[in-house]
Amino acid sequence: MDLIRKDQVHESGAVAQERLETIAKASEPGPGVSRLPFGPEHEAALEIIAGWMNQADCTVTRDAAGTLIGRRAGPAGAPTLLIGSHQDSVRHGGAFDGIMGVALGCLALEALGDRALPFAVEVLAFADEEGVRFPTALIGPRALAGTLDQGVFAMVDKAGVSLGAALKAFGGDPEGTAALACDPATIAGYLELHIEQGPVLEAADKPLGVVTAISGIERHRVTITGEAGHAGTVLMEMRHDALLAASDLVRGVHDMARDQGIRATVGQLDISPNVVNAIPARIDLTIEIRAAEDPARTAMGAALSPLCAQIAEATATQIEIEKTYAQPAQACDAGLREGLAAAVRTATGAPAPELPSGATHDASAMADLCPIAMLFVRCKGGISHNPAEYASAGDMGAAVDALAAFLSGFCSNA
Ligand code: HGY
Ligand code: MN
Ligand code: MN
Repeated sequence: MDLIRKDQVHESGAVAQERLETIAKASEPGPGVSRLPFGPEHEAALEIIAGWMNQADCTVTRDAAGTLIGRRAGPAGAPTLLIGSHQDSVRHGGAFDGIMGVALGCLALEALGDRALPFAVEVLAFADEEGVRFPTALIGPRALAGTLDQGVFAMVDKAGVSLGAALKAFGGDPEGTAALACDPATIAGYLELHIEQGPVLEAADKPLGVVTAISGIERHRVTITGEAGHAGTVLMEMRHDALLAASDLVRGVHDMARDQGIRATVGQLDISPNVVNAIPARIDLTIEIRAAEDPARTAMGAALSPLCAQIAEATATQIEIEKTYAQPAQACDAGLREGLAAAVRTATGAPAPELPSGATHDASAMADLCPIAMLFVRCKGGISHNPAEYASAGDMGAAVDALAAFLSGFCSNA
């Protein structure tokens, strides 16, 4: 019996496209999607996702960390297979990053119909993976994995609102997150479907790819203090120009990462007083380092302080640097990878390429709880964190088909 009638592949893909277009409107105004955690946009999104979960015959609950959970019960005492991703986006991001994984998870359960699985399944919509609003992220998966540092609830957003206060106002319970830690023996694994956010699958002309490992990441906050001065009167050799120091640091970070074959980005930079006729007195910037191997990442992280000291001396400024975030690289589980690869062959009639993930994901944190695996969906032009981000209905339909094939492989009447 065809697991998924061929028209359903298109149907699932088309439904996914429609659902993602609808939920993309749960956003702050402006280009693309801007849906940060624990605000009205997040609330509106959970309303919509709850509808998807209901249509997949799941009971819907929300946990203390603000994660929306759609559960399809399994036999008494059976473990639970977790499928999920994040509901939040970057500012002016795309309509697929994160949320597509939640939509496709629900559609795969829908496609399975009432076929009995030997385990329970939970589809998870995590609140905050991007870490855009607060200088931390992944509180949902970290709570489930028992690795959440309760200190993060004191961190504040640009408006001075603490993560704890925002979560409470959203109906969550910061203190209650400590009790969310799962017993690993009760979890069969965690699967995340995600847009590739890179060019590899498009270049290979493949709709789906199986992820081998997820890069590690660390972030540093840098404050450069110079001296404001009149742009017309202070001689060049007498300046303490914070922006000059920053420009040396940006170039130094770029060259260090390029030479080591890893990735580093100065993504945020605030300048003060930021006026046309005053020498910049202060720069606040962030440095983010990513690598598939942790030693390469930590070696570059350790090299930043000496680099800052050298630049501070050369530009007569002060530079302070503080590491604010780190998560290790995570390998995907070999057994789950094989299962996904077989399911992709069943669904598409062709093998799926294997590839590492330069982006990090909720799966990065879930790896501390259980075996993880990810299925990538082709990304048009490799463009992501950008309103132009796009995955086709056909490719999303193939992903639903593959996930449903993966699940149905466990059904007794497979
Ligand atoms: O930054 C990342 O890799 C993810 O999109 N948050
Ligand atoms: Mn992202
Ligand atoms: Mn993502």
